[in-house]
Amino acid sequence: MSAETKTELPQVTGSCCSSTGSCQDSAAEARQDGVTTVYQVKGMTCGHCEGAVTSEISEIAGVSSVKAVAATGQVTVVSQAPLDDAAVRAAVDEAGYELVGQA
Ligand SMILES: [Cu+2]
Repeated sequence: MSAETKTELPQVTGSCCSSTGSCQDSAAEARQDGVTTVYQVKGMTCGHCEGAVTSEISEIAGVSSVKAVAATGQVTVVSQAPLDDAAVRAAVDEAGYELVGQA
């Protein structure tokens, strides 16, 4: 038995004091606050499938980015807040595929 506690805190990778050493908040383009969740979807076989899943999931409120890859069956979703699995499942179902779960 191990009493060790593994800390896996998400590291903030953005540094305002990088190459130039100046702390200016002009690097707004790299700012993408949100939650990234990867889902496993069954049944996608081609780019058309990716498009169908992408467009359905994109319609969920709060979703800012969707990237579906048929080859792996993985769909990466960026949203402002954690999504309801049921909503994602419904969207995938609507597209004609099956949500296996979070990858
Ligand atoms: Cu297809």
